[in-house]
Order: sequence, then structure tokens, then C-alpha cells
Amino acid sequence: MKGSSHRFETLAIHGGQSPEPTTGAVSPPVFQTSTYAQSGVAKHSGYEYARTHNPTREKLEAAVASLEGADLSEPTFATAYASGCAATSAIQHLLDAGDRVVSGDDIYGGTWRLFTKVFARQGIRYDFVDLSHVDPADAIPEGTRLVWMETPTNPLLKVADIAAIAARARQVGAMLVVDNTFATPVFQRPLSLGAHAVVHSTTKYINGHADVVGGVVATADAGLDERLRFVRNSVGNQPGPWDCWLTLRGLKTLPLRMERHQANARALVDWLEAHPRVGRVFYPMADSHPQVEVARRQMSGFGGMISFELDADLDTSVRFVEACGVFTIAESLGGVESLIELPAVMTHASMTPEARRATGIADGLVRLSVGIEHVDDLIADLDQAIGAAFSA
Ligand code: P1T
Repeated sequence: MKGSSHRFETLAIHGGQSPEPTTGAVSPPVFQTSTYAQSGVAKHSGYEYARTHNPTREKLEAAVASLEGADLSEPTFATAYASGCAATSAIQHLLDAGDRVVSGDDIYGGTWRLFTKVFARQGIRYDFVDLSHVDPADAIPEGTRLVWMETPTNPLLKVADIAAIAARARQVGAMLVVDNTFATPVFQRPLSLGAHAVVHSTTKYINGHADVVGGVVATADAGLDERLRFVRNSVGNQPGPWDCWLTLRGLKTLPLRMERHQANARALVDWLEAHPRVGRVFYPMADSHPQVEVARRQMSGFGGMISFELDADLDTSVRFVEACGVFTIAESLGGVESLIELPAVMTHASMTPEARRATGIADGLVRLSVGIEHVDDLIADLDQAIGAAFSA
């Protein structure tokens, strides 16, 4: 997808899209086929086998590439995968035994598990550091091959300076990959800040309707995209065409949805910060956030992810979460419906208790994925649940 002068909202609808050539269908067909007829032996139109090529998947890839590359004048590329973890794996498959990776310490529990329990066994070394607090020159030594970061992070919403980390990564010849799942390209575009690639769990905001599991890697480096395509074709971790179609449909309303996620979250942050039973509240754009300056410099806003601590023990936090009615107790995030969870026993249970403690994830930490419902209903729900938890 070539850089375009169109605004972001227009790209979300039209980026990389054109009517289907045979019929003019405005919505791309779901090419539900595993293979393509050839006109002779090894004679085909570029579509040979669906693990390698699928037109519906290519439409999704072009759309995400256009959004992550919205600030760039050069072309951007994207490869889609069967899940966010598959997208993360695709990057790790580019590494060799003995390679060193510096990763942020506060990351999705499943990513931590993938690094420490799968790829570390293949001889890749992972060092976890709090990239929001250290000088990149100290955190990223010579010889580092890959720097992996989430910003804002899951679940503590720490913010790290992408441009400063990208500069250091480039100095030592490392690749910087930013998991942009929480911020989305609506609010943050890491490629324009110097990252080599962006990863998404499209399961979350990009699809936005809690009905698909998927992932994507976007880059402005044609050679890197080529290597990722080779890896995907070899490993076979591609998504199916229906999932690509649903994700592409969800993506078209991403800018609209993010506006409402943000407005609701900001109102909830104000309400939580004023509540006597609530302790620390974590939200990157709040004045109280320790890295709010970096957040405001590199993001134009933020969506619906909030974490907070109740001034209470773990049992009270559990009672609170279980007393919610509009907020559904569930893992995942970024859908139109509001979700609530306790990371220590849900999304980050795959980390060891020691790793959680070192990262600062308290057992009673509550994580909200604020949806696009009416904000008064969301506040009323949390209010009655806090009442119920503390009166028990
Ligand atoms: O679930 P999957 O599509 O494989 O995506 C993995 C993933 C990658 N990166 C981030 C930042 C994530 O948050 C996730 C998945 N996270 C959850 C399921 C969760 O509830 O936090």
C-alpha cells in the first residue's frame, strides 16, 4: 500500500480497497477456496494455493498497511495471521539460536509464555526490562537482535518512548517491533517513530466485535515483509478468509469506535480517581500517569483500557468484579462491549508470581476494557459493584 494523502478516517474505509473486478462488488468476496485451477502445468495467475495467497486476506492486509503507514510517504506492507500470538511468533521465527532479545517486562501474559516457554527453548535469550524507566542505552546492549515492546503495556499501561528506543535499536543494529494492540493506529503510529514493524492482535480493537481471533504485522521494510511471507507460507499460521472479511468489516469503523472508547474511558478515569475506595488508577493520558508527557508526545489520544487497584484485599476485588453486570467478566479487550478482569488470575496467570511481582502486577489489580455503551450505565455498574463488594 503506497502512502496516501487521504485522511485516516478515509483510509479506514478505502485504504487498499477497490471494487472486485469481475462483478464490481463493493464489499470484497470471501474467497473460500483452498486452491486455484491452473491453465496448464505450473501456469497460474499468481494464485496457486491458499496458504500462500488469498484475495480476501490481501484486502485486510492492504487496509491495515495503509493505516499503520498513514504518516509515511513510502509504501507499507502487512501480513495477517491466525492470532496475535501467531503474529508475534512470526517475528520470533526470523531469529536464530543464540540471538538476544530485549523485551519490555510488562507484556501480555501469553507473549511472556511464548517467549519464555517456547522460543527460549530454541536457544533465543530474552531479557525483560522496564522500558518505560530505563535509559535505552543501558537497556539495549550491543549485540541485541530484537527489541520487543508494548506501549502502552498490558496490563499496567506503562508508556515507553518509541523514538528514543528506535534510535538506540538502530544504533546497535537491532530490529524494533512495537505491539500496537492497545493504542491502535488511530492514536499511535510506531513506524513513523522509527519502529521496524508493528504487531497487532486484531482480535482486539482492529476487529472490535469480539468475534474473531487474528493478528497482523505491518512494516515499511519490503525485505522484512518478504521474509515474513516466507515464514508464514512455511509455518502455515495464516487466518481463514471469513475471519479476514469480518476483521476488514470491523476495521472500517475503527476511528469512530475509538472516539467513543476514549470518551467513555476518560469519564471513568475521572470518576475512579475521585472514588474513596479506589487506589491507583492507570491511564496513559491522565495527568496522574508517570509518563504522561511521553504519552502525549507520541499518541494523539488513547482508547478504553484502564487498570486500577481497589483499597482492599484480593477477596474484595473478586467480589467487586463478580458484582458487575454491564461489564462482563472475560479475557480479551477492544470490543464494543465492556469487559472486566483480574490480570493476576486471568490474562497474566501464565506469568510466574515472581515475574508478576517484579513487573508490579498486584494480585488485586483490576483491568477494564471500556466499551462503547452509554457511559452513565458503565459508571452506575461500577458504583453498585463497589458498594456490593464492600458491604459484604
Ligand atoms: O489473543 P491473540 O489474538 O493471540 O493476541 C495476543 C495478544 C498480543 N498482544 C497483546 C497486547 C494482547 O493483549 C494479546 C492478547 N491479550 C488478551 C487476550 C488479553 O486479554 O489481554
